[in-house]
Amino acid sequence: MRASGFKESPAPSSAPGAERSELKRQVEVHRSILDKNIRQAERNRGFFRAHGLLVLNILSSPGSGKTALVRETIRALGNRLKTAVIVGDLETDNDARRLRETGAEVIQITTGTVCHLEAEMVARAVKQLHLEGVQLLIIENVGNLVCPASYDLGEDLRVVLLSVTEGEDKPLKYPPMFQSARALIVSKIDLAEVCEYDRASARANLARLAPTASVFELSAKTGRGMPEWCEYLVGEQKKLAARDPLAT
Ligand SMILES: Nc1nc2c(ncn2[C@@H]2O[C@H](COP(=O)(O)OP(=O)(O)OP(=O)(O)O)[C@@H](O)[C@H]2O)c(=O)[nH]1
Ligand SMILES: [Mg+2]
Repeated sequence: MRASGFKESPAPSSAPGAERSELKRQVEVHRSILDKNIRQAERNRGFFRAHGLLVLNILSSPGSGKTALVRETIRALGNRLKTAVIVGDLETDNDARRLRETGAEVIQITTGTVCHLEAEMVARAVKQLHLEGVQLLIIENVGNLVCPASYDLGEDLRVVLLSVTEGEDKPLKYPPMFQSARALIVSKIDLAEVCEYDRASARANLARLAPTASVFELSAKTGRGMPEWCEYLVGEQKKLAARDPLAT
C-alpha cells in the first residue's frame, strides 16, 4: 500500500513577509496533521485493545537492525506469542519479504516521500491482517531518528534501537526519539569490540534521556541477549492479559 505525502520544509520566497506567512501556514498545516494523527492513534489503541494485541512501534536510524531484530524475535518467540508485522519503508518490499521467511503475516507500507508512519496508514494496514490468535503486533517504522518520534501509532511500547556502529552520542543528538522510548535496544552488540563501542558512555546517555526505560543489549546475528528481550515481551503480554481478558 502507498501513502500520500506532504512537504515539511518551507517553500522558498523572495519577500520576507510572504515567507513568514507561508511558514505560518505550514506550521498550522503540520499542527493539524499532528492533531488528526493523535485522534487516529487513539482509535487504533481502542482497536488494538478490542483485539487483545500487544503492539510495538520499533524505531531507529536506517540500518540499525530493526528488521533483523524483528525477524529473530519472531523466530525466538516460536509459538509463545503469535506475531504479525506491519513494516514501513519509503520504497521496496524487501523488509516484508525478509520477515515473511519467519512464517508470520506481514504487511508492507511504502510511504513514497513520507519519512515516518502515521496512525492512519497503520489503521489501513491492520485491516489487511488476519488477527485470529495474534497476540503481538510489531510495527517497524521507517528508518529515521527525527520525524517518527512525533507520530503516535496507538502502540503500547515504543522500542528504540541504537546500534553500536552509530556512535554513543546519538541519544544526545536526537533526544525526542530516545526520550519517548519504553524499551531501548543496543543492537549489533557482536560488533562492539571492532567498533570500539564505549558501553559506559552509551549507557549513561541512554539513562539520562530515558531513565525508566528497560535496556537490552543484543545481537540479532549471534542471538546474544535475545532470550532476555523475548522474556520481556512475554512478560509485557502477560501484564496486558491481566488488565484485559481478551489478550490471552
Ligand atoms: N553484525 C550484525 N549485523 C547486523 C545485526 N543486525 C542487523 N545487522 C545487519 O545490519 C544491516 C541492516 O540491518 P536491517 O535489519 O536491515 O536494518 P533496519 O534498521 O531494518 O534498516 P532500515 O529498515 O533500512 O531502516 C544488515 O546488513 C544486517 O544484516 C547484528 O545484530 N549484528
Ligand atoms: Mg528494516
